[in-house]
Amino acid sequence: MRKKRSEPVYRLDAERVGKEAACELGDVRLERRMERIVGTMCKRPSASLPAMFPDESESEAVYRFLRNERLSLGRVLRGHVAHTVARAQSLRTVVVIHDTTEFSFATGRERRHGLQRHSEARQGFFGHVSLCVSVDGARAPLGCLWMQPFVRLAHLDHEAERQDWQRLMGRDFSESGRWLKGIRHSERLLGPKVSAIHICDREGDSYPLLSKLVGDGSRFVVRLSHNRTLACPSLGHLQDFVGNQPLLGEPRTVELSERLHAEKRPSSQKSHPNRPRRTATLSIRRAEVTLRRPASRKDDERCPQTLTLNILDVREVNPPVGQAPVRWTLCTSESIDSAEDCWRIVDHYRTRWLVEEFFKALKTGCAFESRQLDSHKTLLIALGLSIPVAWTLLLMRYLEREAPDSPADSVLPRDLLGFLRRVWPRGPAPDHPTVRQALLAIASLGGHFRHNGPPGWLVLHRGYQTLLTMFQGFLAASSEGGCDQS
Ligand SMILES: [Mn+2]
Repeated sequence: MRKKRSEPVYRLDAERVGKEAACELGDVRLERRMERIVGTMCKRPSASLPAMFPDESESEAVYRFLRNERLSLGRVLRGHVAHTVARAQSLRTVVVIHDTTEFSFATGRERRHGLQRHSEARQGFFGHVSLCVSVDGARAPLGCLWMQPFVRLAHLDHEAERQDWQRLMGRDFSESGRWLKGIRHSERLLGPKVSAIHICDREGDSYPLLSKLVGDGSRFVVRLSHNRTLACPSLGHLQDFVGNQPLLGEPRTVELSERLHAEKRPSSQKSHPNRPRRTATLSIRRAEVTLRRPASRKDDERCPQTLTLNILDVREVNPPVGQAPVRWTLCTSESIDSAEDCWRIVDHYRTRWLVEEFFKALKTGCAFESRQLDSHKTLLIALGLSIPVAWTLLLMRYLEREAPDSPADSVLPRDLLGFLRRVWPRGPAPDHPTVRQALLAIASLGGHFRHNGPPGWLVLHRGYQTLLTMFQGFLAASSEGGCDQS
């Protein structure tokens, strides 16, 4: 991915996150409560709820909020989603990454209500997310458009739990239908002025899904997992046919993101092995192909008999010893006429690292899987509160990695940056710090040592927390003493 400068889509402003997230609840008292909760979570996202809210009456109010029968995940997310849509609408084109993760909680002494059995010791549910990312210039996370929680009803123990989830998921919900549902829902939210390119990994490879996307004129990049049959039998199968095409131009070097703790998702772990961050040299082949409807769908009237798609075959040249080489077969609605077009599609697909980071930000950064809440209902409200917080963690990580040379005052509130320059660790602060300089300074407030390499987002966030606490103390002291804050 080439690094381009662009206007920032958002500032790292903890105060604003709570305000934005709470703004659409439709009840002033609940909105005020939610703003406080999210604002507090932003400052200490991985702390336990009792540590975050040590005041007894306040912590009771938080638990009342989590147990409020009038609230739902969808309602709690409304404000964040509305602001995500507004950010997307300020751009012409966005990428929407769709992916599923498993949320898993320790069963402990007592089974928690409404969670499906993952194993003897773990219970949980799945979450299917649609994450919106900019493509004009930078590729910055804009926020979450949709989070569909789901379970496999057969893995629930009680009829009452099954009925609860059936209501929650909707009668028409099917696990395989979640991809299309997320895509349709995102398109409805974004409206006609935003052009969305939908990204799915191999789990999204399904003939009915692809034919619906093509039929409706949706834009997409989906990684294929099946070596599908071509309509013309003499051409053989898809992967052999595309693999026999000539290379397109010179290979290019790209940065591959790290992939750790392979996710326990509906698919097997084998398809997502761990991978350290590394550079890879990729080559591309391209072809337009016409697929034949799979034999298993031969009586399915909803599926067209043939389907024409653009295909890219992306392969790693000379992978390091012991590492699985990259090989992606991508199918797309986008033009593959020029090499530039093709590399742009590869870059769209590579934005998928953001959704993996988003899941990590939720699970580790916001400690969502450690929340000691007793039912799926309270956990889902807690998930809705954690999503805007996880998004700010993701944004910080993104800025450090992808927009290091932008001026820091484009992402940090001015007064906060002014204060950071006063407490700048190791020597005098630069007059106009870049994003990387500012984030490194913040990371060292969080205990990061430069010789340990680039800061991870936990240390970054610990530093950000420290900075906010120091800044609040400074503001309080200045207002008491009446001294100049500038
Ligand atoms: Mn996936």
